[in-house]
Amino acid sequence: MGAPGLQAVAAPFDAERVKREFPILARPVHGKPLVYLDNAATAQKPRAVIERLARYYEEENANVHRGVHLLSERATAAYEGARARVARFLGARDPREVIFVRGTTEAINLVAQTFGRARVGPGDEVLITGMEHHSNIVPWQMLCREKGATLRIVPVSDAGDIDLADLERLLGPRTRLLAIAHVSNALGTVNPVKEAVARAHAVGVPVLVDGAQGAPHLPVDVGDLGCDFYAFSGHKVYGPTGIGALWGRLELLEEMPPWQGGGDMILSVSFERTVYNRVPYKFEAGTPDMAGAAGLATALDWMAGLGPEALLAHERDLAGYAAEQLAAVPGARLVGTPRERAGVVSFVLKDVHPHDIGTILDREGVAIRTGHHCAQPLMSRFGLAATARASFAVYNTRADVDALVRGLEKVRRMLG
Ligand code: 7TS
Repeated sequence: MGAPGLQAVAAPFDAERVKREFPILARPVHGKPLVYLDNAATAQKPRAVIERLARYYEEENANVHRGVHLLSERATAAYEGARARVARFLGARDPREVIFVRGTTEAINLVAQTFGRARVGPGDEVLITGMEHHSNIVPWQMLCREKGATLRIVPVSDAGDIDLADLERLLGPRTRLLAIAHVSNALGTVNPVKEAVARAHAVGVPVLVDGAQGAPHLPVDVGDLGCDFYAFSGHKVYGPTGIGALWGRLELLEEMPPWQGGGDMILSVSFERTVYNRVPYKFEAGTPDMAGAAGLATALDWMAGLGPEALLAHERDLAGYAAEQLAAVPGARLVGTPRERAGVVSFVLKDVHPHDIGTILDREGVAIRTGHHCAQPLMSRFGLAATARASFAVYNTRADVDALVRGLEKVRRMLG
């Protein structure tokens, strides 16, 4: 409680202090301090998450849902506790709506192979946007090929946005699903997902949101977004690799056939007939990544501890500053100037191949990504084979952006 008459003032976000919680960020690269700007590919892990993994293996490890012994109970508690934590992170009503998967890619394939296979038939359509990551393109392409259905694409503007009028026009009587990125990994565009869901639902089309780049940067509330599926990867929200989640509306999950067959997804098996387990276990065949789930829960706690508003404001500031500074580098051109940006800035330098930018920056200790960013159709849309991409996390600072810009000046001196 503040003193009467005084406004409560939030403590300024201290990214340098946050950075000190990440052991890897203190390690030099090529003898230089590391400036890690490849967070859209994977984020680094705070000590809390690393220690949680060790503690799981040192104190709790056993298989889940199987033993009556103490360790199995502990492992199950850690795993199911993590499910409840993920549900809370997503604003889900019920932990049963959370299915643990390896990551976004597996989540989308699960939906394509179960929901998609059951609902999409010859002549039907699946609608995606022109800025999707390959993992929100190829599973639908495979499904459409198998079913004799058609993949339709919402076009992307020169600025890197979609137009809701185009979306509305493409939502036809044969559309069976809309699959859309919350945030583009290649441009940083924040898509108007809530409005897109409203348009799709108005004509009875369910919506899957690829939240791989949304979950790390934006508050997620599946109830507010109104979507039917939301997928994200643990490793991009400061959690371990190999774990992620698919959230699905309970009614849809109940109706969907299982995907992989095996242990844990069954209630009973005979050679004549198998009775499947209830949701979510129906979709979790085999021994899951218990340690990963526990680590993910810790990562989400850790993020929550930073304060979602402070995190959002800090990252907005960084992305805005980076876009401004990069646009001012002579010969540089931003690829994508979307209405709203989160976490990512893509650019090209006149007469310099993006790969050379990445290699020279690496020698300066600055890690960025160069290439097509698993969004080749989007690159073609902009007439490019590749871009250089800087992507941000909570521990990045304006000084990191300055280091990137200094590195680019060196690139220009060497190659420009
Ligand atoms: N969707 C989007 C929007 C992504 O950015 C990524 C990964 C995925 C799906 C797949 O996630 P995964 O965890 O299953 O691999 N994006 C990136 C990237 O931008 N650079 O490396 C991976």
